[in-house]
Amino acid sequence: MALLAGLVRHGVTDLVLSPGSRSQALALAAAALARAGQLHLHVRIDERVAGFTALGLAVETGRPVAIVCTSGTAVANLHPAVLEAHHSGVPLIVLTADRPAELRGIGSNQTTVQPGIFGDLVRADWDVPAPVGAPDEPGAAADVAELAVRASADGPVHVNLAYREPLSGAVDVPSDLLPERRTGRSTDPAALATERRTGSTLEVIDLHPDDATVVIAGHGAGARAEELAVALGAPLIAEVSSGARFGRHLVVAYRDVLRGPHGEAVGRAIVLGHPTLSREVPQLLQRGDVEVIAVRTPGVELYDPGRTARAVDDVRVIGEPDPAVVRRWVGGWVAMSRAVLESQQPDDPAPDLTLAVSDEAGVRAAFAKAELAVLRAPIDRGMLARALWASTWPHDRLVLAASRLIRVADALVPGKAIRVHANRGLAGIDGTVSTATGIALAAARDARSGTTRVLAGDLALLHDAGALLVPLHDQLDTGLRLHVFVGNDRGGTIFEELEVAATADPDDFATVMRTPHSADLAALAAAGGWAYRRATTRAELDDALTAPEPLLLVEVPLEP
Ligand SMILES: Cc1ncc(C[n+]2csc(CCOP(=O)(O)OP(=O)(O)O)c2C)c(N)n1
Ligand SMILES: [Mg+2]
Repeated sequence: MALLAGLVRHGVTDLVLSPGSRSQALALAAAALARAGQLHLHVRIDERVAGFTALGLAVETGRPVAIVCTSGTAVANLHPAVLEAHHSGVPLIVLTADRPAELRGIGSNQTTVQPGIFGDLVRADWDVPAPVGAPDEPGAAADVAELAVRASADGPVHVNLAYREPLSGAVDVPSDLLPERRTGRSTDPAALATERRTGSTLEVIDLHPDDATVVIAGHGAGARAEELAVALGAPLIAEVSSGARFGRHLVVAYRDVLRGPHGEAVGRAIVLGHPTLSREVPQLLQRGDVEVIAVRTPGVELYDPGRTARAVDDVRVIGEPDPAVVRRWVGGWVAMSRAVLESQQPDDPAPDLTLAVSDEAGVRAAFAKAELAVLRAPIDRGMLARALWASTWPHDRLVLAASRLIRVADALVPGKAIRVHANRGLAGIDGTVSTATGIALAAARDARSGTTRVLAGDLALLHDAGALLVPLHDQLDTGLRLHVFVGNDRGGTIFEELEVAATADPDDFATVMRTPHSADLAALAAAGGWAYRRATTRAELDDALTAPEPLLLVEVPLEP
């Protein structure tokens, strides 16, 4: 209790736990704190799901989230979420229960080597001996809590806790916690990052606007990237989960533009966040004639594919860009991008509504027929990605799985200042629905919150099928609204885009890479108590995008 109360005192608002015997003291203390209104408690049977749910909560709240699990394989099931948190700088406090020293290394049941199990992936770790009932113990536990919160500022930490029999007793919530705990959210991870940076000496580089600079915003770059692009008079390449995909400088079809004369003219690239979605960006950064300036994100490895980047904490822009130069340089990129998009996928022609009320029956009939054709058109990947993007508003959340669809979205969705998340630290297809659940749970606390939507491939969904087992408490008491859109092409078709698809034996390729399946998604949804819809046309998709159900799985069949 002293440890968890300490975490609460230092700003932890959420704890995700998985049940177990050795961890019962922590679990019961968490339950008591939750009952006293001091903590949001979430329970998940599967530790892997628990880990990613915590990751989603931390991403959305901008606060460290605690995870509690028992000893043994349970701990290892947290590893994927700890890895992702390490690579994307997300604060997680992992509390694992263990046997006391005298029961380790003698073949005790459910006992492995837990101290240090996460290696260099955690910012700090502690192996805390079993309590012996000494009077100063609560103080020591509170100290560990404070240290853990502080060390988790830009990534995961691990506190391994030994427990001796009896494993629990009656717990009381400390009286000094009973008044309202500190509230106030810091939902902007970028703001949190700035806070963390203060104190150390910042390395800031001065730059003048020119007509050869481009700003690249990878995952997690934040709105600062857009600001910089405008201040520098530079085109903005902003990946779909960068948090900077908006504004007049945005170049949507950046892949094509980079391959053309505009790309060749680049002399300097400023990189923020972690770009992962194209081959063209790393190619640009590896070019000998491009000066690369990489802006650090605390806790996140620098993105430097050419090993030439100058690392800085921020860029200060000296002077104003010349409007004529901006028109030529940025305008050239933006115009090129628009031309590419129009040639690839003409927008739905805006319907001429005057035709619908024309005096001529023939014209009205033709209008109705054309409208119907649009609504009945089968859905392709581009349409699916664009429809989800168009339906997402600032009060909503969009979570993109590491399936082919995130690349499709990145290649064509227009600028819009909305909250988009994707686990791009390691781009795993695991944990997508769990992460989205954490994001949706945290978002639901805001009375004005909308819907969290997930765009995933079928394998990404199936990988995280356990996440559909959302406990009743989280379904009923939280205002959770989570809609999972699955583009079902019955396998991993992202691999079709790789060279191996052309060189491998087609049957072998299907068996070991595409891995076709015939999973029944309706039955899967039903098993978890989710509503289910199938959308095969634009009309059905539009309908699903405004569906009222709190937990909804939408299957969208796609051509493999
Ligand atoms: C945990 C994990 N295992 C394996 C992979 C490799 N991988 C990348 S994409 C993919 C298939 C994705 O299939 P699906 O979600 O159906 O998307 P699609 O490509 O069909 O759109 C796999 C297995 C990964 N990224 N993460
Ligand atoms: Mg698929």
